Amino acid sequence: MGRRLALTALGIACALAMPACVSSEVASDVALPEVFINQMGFEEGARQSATIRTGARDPLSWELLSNDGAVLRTGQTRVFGNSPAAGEPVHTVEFAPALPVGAYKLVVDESTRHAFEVRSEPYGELAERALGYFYLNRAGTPILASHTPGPQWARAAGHVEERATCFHGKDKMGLEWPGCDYTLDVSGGWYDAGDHGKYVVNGGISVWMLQNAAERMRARGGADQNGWGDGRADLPEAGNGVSDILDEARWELEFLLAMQVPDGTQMDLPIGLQSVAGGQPLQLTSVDASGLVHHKVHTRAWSTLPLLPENDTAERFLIPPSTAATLNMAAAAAQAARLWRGVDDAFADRCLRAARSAYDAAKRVPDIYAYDTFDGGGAYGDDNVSDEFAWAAMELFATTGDASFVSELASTPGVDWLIAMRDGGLQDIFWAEVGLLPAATMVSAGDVFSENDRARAVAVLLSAADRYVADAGADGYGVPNPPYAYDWGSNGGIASRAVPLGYAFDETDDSKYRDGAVAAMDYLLGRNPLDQSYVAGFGTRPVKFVHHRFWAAGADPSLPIAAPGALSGGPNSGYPTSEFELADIGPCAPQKCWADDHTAYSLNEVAINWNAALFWLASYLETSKPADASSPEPVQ
Ligand code: 9MR
Ligand code: 9MR
Repeated sequence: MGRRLALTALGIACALAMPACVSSEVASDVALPEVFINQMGFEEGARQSATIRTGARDPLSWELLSNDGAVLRTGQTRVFGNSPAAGEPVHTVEFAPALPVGAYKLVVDESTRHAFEVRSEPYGELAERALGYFYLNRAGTPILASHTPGPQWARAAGHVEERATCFHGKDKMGLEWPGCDYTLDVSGGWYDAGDHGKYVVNGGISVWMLQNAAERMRARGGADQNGWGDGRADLPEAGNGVSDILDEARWELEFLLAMQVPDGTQMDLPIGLQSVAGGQPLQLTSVDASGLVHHKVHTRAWSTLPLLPENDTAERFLIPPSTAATLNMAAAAAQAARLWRGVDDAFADRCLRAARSAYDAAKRVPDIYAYDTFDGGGAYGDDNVSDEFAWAAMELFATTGDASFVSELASTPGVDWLIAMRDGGLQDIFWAEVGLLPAATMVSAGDVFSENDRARAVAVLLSAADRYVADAGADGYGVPNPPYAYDWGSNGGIASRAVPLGYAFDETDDSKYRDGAVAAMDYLLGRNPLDQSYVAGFGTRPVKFVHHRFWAAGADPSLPIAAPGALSGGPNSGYPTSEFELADIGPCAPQKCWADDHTAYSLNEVAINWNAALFWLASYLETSKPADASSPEPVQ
């Protein structure tokens, strides 16, 4: 980090001293470049824009050179002024009309040079690797070198034939849990992140993201759009006649289904919203827990890093069920049931039965929340599950055609989704906020919904997308994100914003929405004040030393760096957590609260939900075409 800070400081010093300092070879080798562009370059016909770090008050002139030095275009930068999330003044450059396929150099103010490319389909390989992330993080199976991007990412299986019983003994608040008289076979699934916990809440939204990408492709282009029908991905299942996206999602679904509490189980659980803020234990009440879903499975204490999955042999426990986990399983399984219909009817039936029984259980016990009371795993606590109810109900409606799932919900006190839909007051998509997912399902799931309902869902997505477009216009790096929202997993949040943006473009053909999705991708791949590609293996300065127990080169150089396609959690200005973050970064502008350090888990971990959003975004850009290839609308 010391080195990295020094470089940043030099970059700023150069910017202030411009143009004198940047022109020497040494400076351009050592200092961070002052031109920030998606390091993968641009897509032909798409919005193509860059950010220049400079405090110059007047526009700077730029030249665009071909590879052999010929001047192709000249222009003036647009003075943006201070970009709040970066805490620095910038200018922007927009190539309009868009540049054709080729290799270029941008020269700004006769001093700063930046090479980049324009390609016709830049995101295909990225989408493949983003999906490959899930295979590489499968539990319960060996990761075969024949399906990894390099031999260093192959490994032995971890947590094979994983059977777990309920947590028993004392939790962090000293509450004694009795345990249960059953064990479940919870083999398989994906490790959540850098840790080996498996969490149903985060699993549900991740499965939904992958399945929704597949469902949207089916709705728009047939099952085999861009080869995603089957055989495209690097998976043992590729070529089995089933969509690779569905194959991968099923690996997690089988785990989600396995986490369901057996029928006839009475259990002591915390009913109603409680507080453990003062360290006081939860109050438990005996209830019929049949059909609820265990919140997660993990060890009694956090393991240390590095740790290969095969060596992680500490006993793991089923953590008590929660309503949110139950609804996550119901939603993802209901969605799977319609996607697997006609592909594997027995599996579709099994998913639908599980979804219905989980949903019934959630209605019976609608207020069991998860708290941060267990050591050894993330909390994934959410004290408002009205959005999860709406999501599960809508997935069940979409799959069965039975509108009563939603109509009965609208009259349930506390379930505010339909009202929120009217007001457009829905929150951004992340693991605890799923209120926009049912709107996406209504648009992609076919003709179950009336024209009127579908139009309302489109309106909800458009209102979110309009907000994101406005955010992009207010950011000097063009990021579709407000300047204050760089929390834990900010990169996943920015990628998730592509979902409303993508549907908005699908529905309207208005290029500003696709431009917003492109801007999210540009940011993740290097158009940011750290000149950082947050996607491992892609771009000129990709993230390497993520918080991961096997991709732990930062801790042990004999272990691999992050595998290509893995997305770092991203800048976190919210609450630095690890010792590293507190000591080494210090005060920072939101987009700069990040470092490529393996100990910094609140800003440089990887996780299934973030990678699922990256896959959605990359596969969206690949399977949608710019509205007007010849003249993209200039933004800002
Ligand atoms: O490694 C853990 C990481 O996967 C989690 O995201 C993070 C937050 O819950 O916790 C990490 O574990 C740390 C623990 O919380 C505190 N002690 C150090 C642990 C290892 O880095
Ligand atoms: O993504 C989660 C983030 O929104 C929370 O603020 C954070 C702290 O609770 O936990 C994150 O999720 C971590 C989980 O708890 C444990 N596995 C790693 C996840 C990613 O860091």
